[in-house]
Amino acid sequence: MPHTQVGIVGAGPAGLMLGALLQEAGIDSVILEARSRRYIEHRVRAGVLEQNTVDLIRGVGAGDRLAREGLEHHGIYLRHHGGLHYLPIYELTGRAITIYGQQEVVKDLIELRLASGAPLHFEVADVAAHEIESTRPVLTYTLDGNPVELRCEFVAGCDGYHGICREAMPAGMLHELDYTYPFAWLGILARAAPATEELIYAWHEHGFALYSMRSPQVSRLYLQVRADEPLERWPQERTWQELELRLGQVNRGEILDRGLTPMRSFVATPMQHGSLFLCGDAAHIVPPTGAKGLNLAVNDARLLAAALKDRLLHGDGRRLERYSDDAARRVWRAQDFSNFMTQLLHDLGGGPFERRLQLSRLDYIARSKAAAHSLAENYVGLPAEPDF
Ligand code: RFL
Ligand code: PHB
Repeated sequence: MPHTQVGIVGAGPAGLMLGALLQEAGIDSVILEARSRRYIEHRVRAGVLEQNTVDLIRGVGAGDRLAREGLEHHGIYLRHHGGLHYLPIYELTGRAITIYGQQEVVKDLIELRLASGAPLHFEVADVAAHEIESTRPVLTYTLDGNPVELRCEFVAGCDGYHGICREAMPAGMLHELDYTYPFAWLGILARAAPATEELIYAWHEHGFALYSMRSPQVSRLYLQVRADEPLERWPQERTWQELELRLGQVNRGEILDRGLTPMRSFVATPMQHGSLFLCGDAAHIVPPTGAKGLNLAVNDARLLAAALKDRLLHGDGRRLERYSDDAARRVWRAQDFSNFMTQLLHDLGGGPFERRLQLSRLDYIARSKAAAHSLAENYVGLPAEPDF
């Protein structure tokens, strides 16, 4: 039976980063991905990388294109009633964020992996995890029509919210907490130069809007919409008009991609059982307002790689035992921050009193250095060590 030290399910940011960090430590792994390479390299998702994430990508040797094409940002705008307030994140924290599409991170990490010759299989079907309570767990799957059994020492479930690994934990083991917001984001990617240098997070009577970007030629824009509204209710002209109303001047262009994102908070703990460890969206989801999902996924991979290194190279299992506790601390900080940003800026449906409170909070952030600093240090990402 083929064998590897760590069987990794999923080639999103969590799985690919974990694979890269293990590879660097001389630990072998096999990555199994259900989708095609083309599909995952073109899936439009996150765009804001914390400094911690950028440092990790550079550290594993996948940072060349990021250094050339990533857009370093030193602040964000908060907008309401036509007025823009600039939050100088770099000035407040000494750290920056980088705008670089998630699919670009995925492309760079795939290229690094394939160049190293380490196994990464696409279009793998029927992945299932067995014997996870033993020290010799097995992954079974179908590759090119052939059934495979892969014996592992550890299994990393990096297979996202809809993956199979979380479900492989025994019933009743997991404690799951969630909250679903009664609205969604309509996101578009457009071939248009952004009309702003920094991201704009906008409060508006009609609801939230966000002006983001991918490059000097491509804009990424989001609108708060009703959770039950189909995409057909948002034809191009209505979408652009609403973006202009909520964000002020917007440059229009050909729409390259469009999608609806439900707004959800979810945490499943413990993120480990026996020989199975969960990383990233497989264990937690945050609403995108705080721009934290990808960064959390990569941080889980960092913690798990360090713990596996201790265990596999030095026989020290202490960090592995507390992996879930260490990872969950940052997950809950990000949950709270993402919830704060969501509650600050969206129409939550609570009426005029609630909306007036939001404006007072925005005013407080604009006037108080302490309030601005708190938002800035969470947004840019708290330092990786000591772990929050
Ligand atoms: P992923 O990226 O979902 O990857 C999981 C991978 O596992 C594969 N898979 C399987 N493979 C084998 N067998 C199976 N049975 C499998 N089931 C699934 C999947 O095909 C996939 O390739 O999870 P990962 O690695 O944990 O990464 C998490 C991030 O993708 C996610 O948190 C972010 O995209 C969230 N997010 C944002 N995060 C940020 O940090 N900053 C942002 O600005 C940001 N903006 C966003 C976002 C997510 C959004 N959407 C669409 C949900 C904006 C949006 C609109
Ligand atoms: C994005 O550019 O896709 C983006 C930026 C900031 C967020 C969420 C998404 O909070």
